[in-house]
This record gives sequence, C-alpha cells and structure tokens, in this order.
Amino acid sequence: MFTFWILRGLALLLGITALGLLLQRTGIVLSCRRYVNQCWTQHKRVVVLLLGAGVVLMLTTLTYPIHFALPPSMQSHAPGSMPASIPLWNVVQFLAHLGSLECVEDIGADPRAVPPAITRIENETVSLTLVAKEVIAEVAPCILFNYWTYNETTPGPMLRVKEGDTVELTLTNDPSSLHVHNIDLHSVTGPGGGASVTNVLPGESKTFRWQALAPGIYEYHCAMANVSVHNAHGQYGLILVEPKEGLPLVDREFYLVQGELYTQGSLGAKGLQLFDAQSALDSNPSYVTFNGRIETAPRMYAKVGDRIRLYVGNGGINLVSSFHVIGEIFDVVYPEGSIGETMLTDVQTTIIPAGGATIVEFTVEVPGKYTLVDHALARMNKGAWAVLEVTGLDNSSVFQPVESQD
Ligand SMILES: [Cu+2]
Repeated sequence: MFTFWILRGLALLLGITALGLLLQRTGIVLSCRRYVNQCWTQHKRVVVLLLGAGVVLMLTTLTYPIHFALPPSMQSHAPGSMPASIPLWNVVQFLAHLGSLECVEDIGADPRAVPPAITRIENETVSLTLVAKEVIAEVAPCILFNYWTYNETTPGPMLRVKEGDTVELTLTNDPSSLHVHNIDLHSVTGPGGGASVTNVLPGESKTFRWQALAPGIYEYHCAMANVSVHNAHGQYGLILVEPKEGLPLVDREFYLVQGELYTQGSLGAKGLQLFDAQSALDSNPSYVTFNGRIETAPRMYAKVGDRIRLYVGNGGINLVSSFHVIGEIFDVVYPEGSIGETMLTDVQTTIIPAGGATIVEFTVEVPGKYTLVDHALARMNKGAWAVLEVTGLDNSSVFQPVESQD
C-alpha cells in the first residue's frame, strides 16, 4: 500500500537532482531553441532524469493515493474514491499465487440446489455460514476467470429462512483470499445490510445477528469497496424469507441469478481473462450468464404437468434483466420479489432490476426444451440463457404441428 509514496519520493528525488544539475551547468538565460538544443547535446543525463521524473509522476496518480492500481489512470467518485480498478499489488499477488489458487471444476451454482420449504410453525434462531473464497474457473470451455465467490459457486448458495426468524450469519474469508470481503443482504434492516459489521480479512470470521422482518426473495452480495468490482467477480446470491403462512406447494423449484463478467479479452478469447474495469464502467460486459457460466447442458428437468417455481435474481452490475421463458407464460409473477397480494398473472416477460429478484410460477403442459433468456436478446450471444427440459406425453390439444396438405 506504500507503493504510491515510494514512487512519488523517487520522482521528487529525480526531479531535484535534475534541477540541481541544470542550475550547476547552465548559468545564463538561453533562448528556448538554444536551450533545448543545449540540453539535448550537452545535458542528456539531465533530460533523461527529467523525463524519468515525469514518467514516474504520471504513474503515481493522485486520484487514489492508497493503491497504485491497474489501470493507473482510472478515477472514481464512489464513496471513498476507490476506483473500479484492481490494486496493482493484488494483481502481482494474484499472478504470483496463480498456481496455488483453487481451480473449481464447475463455478455455476446448481439451479436445483434450492433449500426445502420450511414446514415449522414457530420462529427459530437460524445459523448460516458462508465462506468468501477467490477461485479460478471456466466461464466457457478454455475461457478462465478469477471468480470471487461465496462457498465456491456463482451465485453463492440460495439461503432460506422464515419471516420472523432470527438469523445468525457467520462470514469467513478463506485464508487464500487476496481481498477483504463482507456481505450485504437486502433482507436485513440495519447499516449496510450487514456489510458494516462483516468486513473480514483473509482468514478472519465475523458473525452478526438480524431478524427477518419482511417476506420476499432478496439479493445478497459483497459490498466491500469497490462494490461493483466484487459483484462483477461473481460475489452475489439470493435469500428467500418465506412468509409466515409459507408459499403454495409446487412440484419443482429452481434457483437462477443473472450476472455480468467483464474481461480484458473480447468475447470468446481463450485463456485466463483478467477483469476489465473500463468495460464495467462502460456497461459493456463480455459475458452475461445465468448461474456464473455459459451453459453446456440442461440442468433443470421437469415432467409434463409439473408446477414450476423459479427464483430468479440479477446480480448486476449494470443491466436490467428482461426475464422470459421461450414457449411459456408465467401464470404468476411476484413482482420484484414481493410476496404480497399484488401478484401478476399471465405475464410473458418480467423485469428484474440490478440487485433485485423475482419469483415466477407456471405449469408445463407440453414436453420439450424451454430456453430461459434475458429477452434483450443480443445478450444470448454473451451467454444469457439456460434450458429447462420437460419430458412426458405430447399434449396435442395445447400444441401440435400440422401436416402440410400438399
Ligand atoms: Cu468481496
């Protein structure tokens, strides 16, 4: 963290040395042209020193005095002025420890990993544990990214509590992490949603207690500065606060969170991709994913007649999702994740704001493959799709091809 001051001190030393040499060697006022010529022909050492001082000064940006970061010229007006760039020392550390960072085979949280419905009547104190960990994983085959996770998946695990429960959440930062992390749950009423009391250094753990006051489906995410950088590395998930009376029974529940990845390499570039802060500020992600990576095979299955419930979030950091299931109509939408009496019916596409979530329900009547998309369809090219595969008997009264009469 003292790199900035070392470089500024070096620049000052070079500049003073150059000025001293100039004063010593040039005693008279010269015309500008003669002065430049004289400097170049007779005082090359002075010129080199001055140029060196200038270069070092340029490297030591004044916009963020704590870290010398990559890229060096990036500014930020976020609280604390921490830019969206990665501190250079962390980049060096990351590259130095590349071989020892854990490589996760599948970064994408399993959409079937939904905690079971809560059947108890009484409220309880629920203990939850999350581990912040930085890992390497594939966005797509042979395209690697340094994900910052909760429990080694993006999104982190879906959490489920009951309205009125007291929750004790422990956040541990894995010793291998290079960054400080914390957690902000949108279901928490209190400073930072918990972030203000859960800043954890690598190897550290902190616990806080909160009460689940309102039902709904909420995002949780890391809120350590620069917040957008932590979220853009995949550090988010959803927590369901079930209403006291519970949710209607369904046959299958799935968990999906849309997210954005910003890489130095363009779309499809192979190899390890470093984070691109400028693309993040320009709202131009390289990849838009459901559950952290581009899907390679369906992971959601159902049978004809099943009632489906999807918990869908948007980890951001820039896009609003226009969530749609191709070939289905949402019978019910809990708009913006609100579990109240204002449910919408028969909806084709629903909006999920960055940092928001929704619940949709529908019954599958016809077998086939149903593609879930962000209906800003250009994003499908960046990975914003997943497949629900439905098996069972054809339902010709609802859907059937018609033979040509020719
Ligand atoms: Cu973090």
